[in-house]
This record gives sequence, C-alpha cells and structure tokens, in this order.
Amino acid sequence: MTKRALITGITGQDGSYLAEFLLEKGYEVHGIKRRASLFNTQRIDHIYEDPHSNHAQLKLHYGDLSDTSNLTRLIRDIEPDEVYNLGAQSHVAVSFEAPEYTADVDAIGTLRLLEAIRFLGLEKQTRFYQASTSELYGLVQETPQRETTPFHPRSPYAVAKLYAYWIAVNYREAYGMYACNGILFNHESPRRGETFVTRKITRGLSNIAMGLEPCLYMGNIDSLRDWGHAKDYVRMQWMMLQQDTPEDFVIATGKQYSVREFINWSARELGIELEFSGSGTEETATVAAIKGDKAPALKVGDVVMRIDPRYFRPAEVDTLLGDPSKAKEKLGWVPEITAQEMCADMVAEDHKAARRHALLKEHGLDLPVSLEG
Ligand code: NDP
Ligand code: GDR
Repeated sequence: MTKRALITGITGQDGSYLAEFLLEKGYEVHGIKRRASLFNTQRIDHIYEDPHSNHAQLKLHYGDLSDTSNLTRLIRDIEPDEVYNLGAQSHVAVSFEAPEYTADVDAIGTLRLLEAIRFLGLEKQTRFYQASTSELYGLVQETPQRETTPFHPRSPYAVAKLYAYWIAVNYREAYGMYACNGILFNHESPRRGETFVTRKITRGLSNIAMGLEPCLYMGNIDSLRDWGHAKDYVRMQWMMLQQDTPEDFVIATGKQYSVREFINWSARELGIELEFSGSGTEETATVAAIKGDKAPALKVGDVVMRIDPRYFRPAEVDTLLGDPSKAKEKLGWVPEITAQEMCADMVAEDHKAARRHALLKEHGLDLPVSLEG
C-alpha cells in the first residue's frame, strides 16, 4: 500500500527536502501551499508533477494554517497516514513585529490540525510530527540541552511553539494519538530563507565579492548556535514517525559556533581573510588578504561588515547547544554533514548565483538585488 503524507510548509526549506525524501521512499506526498501574488514554489519546482497526469505522486493544495475548515477538508479528503506540521511564521525577529499572527499560525494552527484529525476519527490512524524548536530552551537552564531540559522561551515565536509542543503531547496523552515533537536545533542549507543569519551571510558576502552589494549589516555576532544541515534533519523527522511508540527527540550536532565564526568560514570559502576590530556597535570586519579570483570586486582594506542595532532582538537567545544522544541511541541517527561543510555548500550556491548576476550586469541586464535583511 502506498503511504500518504501531508506536509504543511512544503514550500519552505525543510518541506522541500522532506518532500524529496518521501517521494524517494515511494510516498504519495500532499502539500499545502499558500496563495501568494507571486509564484512561491521555487524550492519544489524541480519535483513538481503535472496534476493532469494520473501518476503524479506530488499533489499541492491551497490552504493556510489559520483556516480551520480548509485544514479539516484537506485531511478528510487525503486521509493521510502521516502529517508533518512544518508550516509556521518561522522568523524569531519577525515574531516580535507580528506576535498575534505568529501565535495564530504556529500555536493555534497546530491545534487546528490535531483537532481536525481527532474530529474526523483519524486519531488512531494518522501519525503527527510537530516541528518543535531549540528556541523553547531560550534562556538556557542546562548545557547541553536535552529532552528533559526545562524550557524558557524568549520570543513570541518560541512561546507559540511552546503551546504547539504541549498540545501535541496532550493529544498523545489524552487521545492516544501517535504525535511526536522533534526539538530541532538550527539547520540550514542553500535553500535557507535569505533573512536567517547563515544565508544572509553566505549570500551577502558572495554579492559583495562580486560587487553587487556594498556591505553586510549584522546584529549580535557573539550569538552561539548548534548548526546542522537540513538534509540530515528531515531524515530524522521521518524516522520519528516509524517507531512503535511516539516519543520526542532533540536533533542537534552537539557542536557550537558563533555567528562571527560563521562569517569567517564564509569569507574563507571566497578566498578572503577578515580582520575584526572595534567592539559593540562599532565592530567591523575588514578585508586583510585575498586569495584566488572569487572576489574580484574587493581589495585589502575594504570594510565588508558593520553592526546595525536594528538587528538586535528585544530578548536574545545567546547560546544553544544540543545533546542528540537519545536520537543516536534509540534511532541510530547521527548527522552526516558538518557545519563547515554546510557553509561551503551554501557559499558555493550563493557565489554561483552572484556570478550569474554580475555577468548579466556586465552585459547591461542589470536586475535589482534584494538587500532586505
Ligand atoms: P521556512 O520559513 O523555510 O518555511 C515555513 C513554511 O511555512 C513555508 O512553506 C511557508 O509558506 C509556510 N507557512 C508560513 N505561514 C503559513 C501559514 N499561515 N499557513 C500555512 N503555511 C504557512 O521554515 P523551515 O523550513 O526552516 O522550518 C520548518 C519548520 O521547522 C518551521 O515550523 C520552523 O518553525 C521549524 N524549525 C525550523 C528550524 C530551522 O533551523 N530551520 C529549527 C527548529 C524548528 P511560504 O513559502 O508561502 O512562506
Ligand atoms: P534563530 O535563527 O533566531 O536561531 O531561529 P537566525 O538565523 O535568525 O538567528 C541566529 C542568531 O543570529 C543572530 N544574528 C542575526 N540573525 C538574523 N536573522 N539576522 C542578522 O542580521 C543577525 N545578526 C545576528 C540572531 O540574533 C540569533 O542569535 C532559527 C529559525 O529557523 C527558527 O524557526 C528555529 O526555530 C530556530 O532557528 C531553531
């Protein structure tokens, strides 16, 4: 029997990798996409199948996590074996600007899905994965963070995700549903949204190297994160739903680096040595040496990074470091891609795009580069 999966957030970073993974496993994959005024399926266009074909294994449906009747109808029609709830307003800084919307989608959206499954009598049939987050630990109470570490969320996003975490646990305990939380630490890829810190750096420095952008403006570069590759992490999302009993798992690499270190790695991938000087909001990064030909627009002494307090958060999560021992012991999961390899992968893709852009510019086809942070 072909298994059916429903993915909310299929157009996002994780949704796109998970859809690829499940299609390779032979699943019929259904995804919810939002109506937008421009196409928003770039991350899944390569796996898109003509809906007129009877054999299409990937099916997209319009919908939104804020719309109860839409979600209920979709679950009724699809009767999924597995639901992966990856849809969310997922940007921590934006959640301070739009706290109510974030709560509606990230917290109540999760409840809407669980309740639809229960209301339709599918609670013993449909397995549920909740995209929980290391942001739940926020102001950390223990290092490294594991499944038993107390939570202290530090943003409207994290508070909304706390509700989602507990409502998934509650439906498991109250109704015997197979529901689990993956408590995932930061994971990135060339498909990462452009305003998350790693992608902002790899894309920004690649653009600067090719003369498309003047300077990178950053927030708190002392922040410490445990970064993995999204490809490794979606494999674990599926594994969690294949066990005999539902459980929650921390997914992390167990290694921690600063944003400043990530800037240095990215620069080195472009053949640039940086020198950091000054402190606080006066800190800058200057080009100290250049090797190779990946940064034709730069010369020694150019300032490529400055601090802009606009990117500081009202409450910051300064440090996160996960302990993935449970995932390793119970599921045999270990991440295969290191943070440095992931960074190299991201810079390679962003530099390729910047070169393409610069070439078009050279031939008079000057497309604007979005500089939104
Ligand atoms: P993205 O921001 O890349 O993707 C989010 C997805 O959710 C997009 O498909 C987006 O649609 C969709 N979405 C947003 N709002 C709604 C809505 N109102 N209704 C339906 N869909 C909506 O996130 P990631 O792929 O990085 O993350 C996936 C999930 O994992 C998220 O829930 C995130 O909070 C969580 N998470 C992520 C981590 C990470 O490091 N990446 C770590 C821990 C948890 P559109 O494309 O139209 O914007
Ligand atoms: P995070 O990721 O908040 O951890 O949430 P993000 O990449 O946005 O920030 C990581 C750290 O970098 C600092 N920082 C900056 N961040 C951004 N976006 N832009 C900047 O200019 C900048 N300068 C410094 C931040 O302050 C922060 O400390 C991500 C999201 O994917 C969530 O959905 C997910 O739940 C968590 O990871 C785990």
